[in-house]
Amino acid sequence: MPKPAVDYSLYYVTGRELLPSPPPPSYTGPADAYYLHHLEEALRGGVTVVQIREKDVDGGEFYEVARRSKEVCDRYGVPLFINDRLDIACLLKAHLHVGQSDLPARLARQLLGPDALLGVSVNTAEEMQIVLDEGVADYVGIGPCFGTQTKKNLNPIMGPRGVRAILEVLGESDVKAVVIGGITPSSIPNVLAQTPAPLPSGGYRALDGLAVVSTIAAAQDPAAASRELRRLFDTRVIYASRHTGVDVGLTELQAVKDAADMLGLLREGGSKPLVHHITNQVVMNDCANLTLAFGASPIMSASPDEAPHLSQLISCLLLNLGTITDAQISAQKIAGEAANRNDKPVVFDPVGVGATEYRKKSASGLLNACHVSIIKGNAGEIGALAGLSEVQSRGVDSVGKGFKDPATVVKTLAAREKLVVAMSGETDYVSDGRITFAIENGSHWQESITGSGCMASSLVAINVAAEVAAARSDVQGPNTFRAALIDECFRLKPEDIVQRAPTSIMSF
Ligand code: 3NM
Ligand code: MG
Repeated sequence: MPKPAVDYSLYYVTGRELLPSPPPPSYTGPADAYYLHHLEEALRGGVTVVQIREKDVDGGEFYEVARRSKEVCDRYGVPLFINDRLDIACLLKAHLHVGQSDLPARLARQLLGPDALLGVSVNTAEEMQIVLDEGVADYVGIGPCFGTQTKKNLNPIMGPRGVRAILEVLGESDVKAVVIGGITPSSIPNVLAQTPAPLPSGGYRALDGLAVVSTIAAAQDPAAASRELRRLFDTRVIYASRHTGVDVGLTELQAVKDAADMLGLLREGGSKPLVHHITNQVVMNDCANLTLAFGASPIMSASPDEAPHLSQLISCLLLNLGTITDAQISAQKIAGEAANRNDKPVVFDPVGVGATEYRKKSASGLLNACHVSIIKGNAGEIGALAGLSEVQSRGVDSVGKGFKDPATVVKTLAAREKLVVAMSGETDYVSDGRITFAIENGSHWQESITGSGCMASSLVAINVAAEVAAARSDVQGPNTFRAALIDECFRLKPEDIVQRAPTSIMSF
């Protein structure tokens, strides 16, 4: 008998101890039937797989709970897994899930027979490889993605990027994958955006579903909770690119034209979009002035307390790793999560990320907490994020001439992180993971003032303005250049971009 095709979209792991207690007033049945009622509501809301997980009960009670749960699941045509207890799974002709410290999957499979489904928890790439080598599992539960109160003796938290590293090992295998640990409506958009792993074939290996305990078990209205989880999963876009232009077919000339159009809109005034910066103390003033000069409105708040409210008002969030502290990183995470929730694009400038372990850890924590739309950095910073040592950073500057093949570096990083990467330097490289181009506007003066990288929020526009500024006869040195740059950003017209930028574009 072939195995049933299972839809893993919403995998509910039960937790009877988490149910609302007492049951809400809307429930009028007997107290001891509340668990089954709650389960049935979750199924009505769209749960596609159930696992019975009972950590503190004896075999007799576990069997009884599982037997009655299975009757409900059978009515909804939803497969039922038993956590750990092979005997109960066999007796009920149910499926089995084992953790790494339970019976080894290959032994469990011997008694379970070939027809039942078998799932295994994995926390590392090595464990994933063993599951593939053994070839007895139908799916893996990858976790914990985030911290959770629900499970004791939790393995190390891996974050969405750790989940992605495991999916990379899973590759094109038929084994399915769900993610578990701290999966909630607020964490899901980021998880779905970051986890798909690029395959050598050019596609992506994505998750087959989301596994939750408390988001459903603790819900007063489990049907509504499940419906919301299903909505978030079912409407996911793999290689999410709403803010990157991929969906509309970005081309290099189009990108320049878009920059010019955007400047045109800003120049027409009126809207003055708010750009929220959480940035370093060195460049804060210049960045605020530059934002104004382009026709937008800067807000330079680093307060974690107002970030969620601000995120409803802003058009864009910029996070900069310079002069970083624990307090600043935690404000950036809160602001980033809120921006994701409110669908506002996030730009990340990983200043000096290659220079110290502290900055590496901070950048990685930030990227695990929110999905950014654009990463802008110099060669040293982009190299550090890409995991390359070809270009070193010293402090916040990159050292040496750059990469042998910069276009491939930015393209690979963009495809892996599923965002736009802009690498600044003598030549700037921009890629969304599919289309990559290089552009050579700019002036040597930009290297002589601090913060020119941090100010390059819009590479094309600022580099064109820098060319105009550098050509002015009153520019004698870094200080006059800095003033002229802000002036020329203020005076820059869309036509200037259209005239100057396309002549220096190279595509790859
Ligand atoms: N297994 P919640 S984490 C049951 O990492 C379980 O294998 C995990 O609970 C693992 O959805 C976890 O409430 C608990 O965060 C998940
Ligand atoms: Mg277990």
